[in-house]
Amino acid sequence: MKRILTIQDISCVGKCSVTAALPILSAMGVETTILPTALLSSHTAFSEFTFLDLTAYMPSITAQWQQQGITFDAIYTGYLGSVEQIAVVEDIITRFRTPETLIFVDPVMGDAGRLYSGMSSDFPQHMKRLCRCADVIVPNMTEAAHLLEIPYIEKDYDDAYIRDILHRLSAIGADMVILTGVSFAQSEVGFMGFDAAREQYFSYFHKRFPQQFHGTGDVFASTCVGGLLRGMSLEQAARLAEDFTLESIRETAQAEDARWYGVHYEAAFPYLFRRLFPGF
Ligand code: PXL
Repeated sequence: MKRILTIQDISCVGKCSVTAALPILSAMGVETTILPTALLSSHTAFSEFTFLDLTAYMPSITAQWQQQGITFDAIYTGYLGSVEQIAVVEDIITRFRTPETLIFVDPVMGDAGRLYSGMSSDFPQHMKRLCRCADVIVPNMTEAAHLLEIPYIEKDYDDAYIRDILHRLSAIGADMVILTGVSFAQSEVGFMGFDAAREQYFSYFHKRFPQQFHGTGDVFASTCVGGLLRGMSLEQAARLAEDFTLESIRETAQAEDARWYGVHYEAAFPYLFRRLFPGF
């Protein structure tokens, strides 16, 4: 069984980060080790939340793992709580990386053109440094704009513009890039990808869902890295991730208690299993 280390926060309420990554990766048959970066009462889209920074504990936890000889097939980073924490995560990657380790960085920073609440304006430049040591990065359009220090454009861009962004994102350091939330027409949204080693671009679009839900980026990233660890190509893994995220959104929209702070991925697991396990 493949083993992954995921480094992101625990938000007690609001399904995102670890509370999305752990169940999804486990369901995909990937043994998942967590390294919590912070403990929040809820994610930061709530009007108020508590925030316990765990940066100081992270080095002693990982030192213990090293002493026990624990290794990982992949390291997947998500929401990080501070600039200082990014340096700690870089150090962890350096210490645990082998030539075979897949480094998957979701540069979680913002959405709809804005950085998430509490993120400092210099955060993107530090996140860019972390992206340098990744094999795969999966920014959304907002995060891509911040990483490249270009204006965020909401619409009316074309295929050539996105290809250029993908190219510039991969020039930061990662061979494989998936850019999410790409939309060439109001009714459609999806992702475009670039595999630099093969010089291949690919894309996948579907009908836009009228509602927006929180935590979908984490569902997408977790499923995508899970697919890669199951031996899928980047394009296959990203398509599966997009489909599973959409299915989770559909389940949420249909639920009587549809919540805005996380999608009901639990109800979409049978769909994921049908895609992953023939005969399920
Ligand atoms: O889903 C991204 C995310 C993860 N973790 C925390 C967040 C957010 C987005 O707002 O606040 C704590």
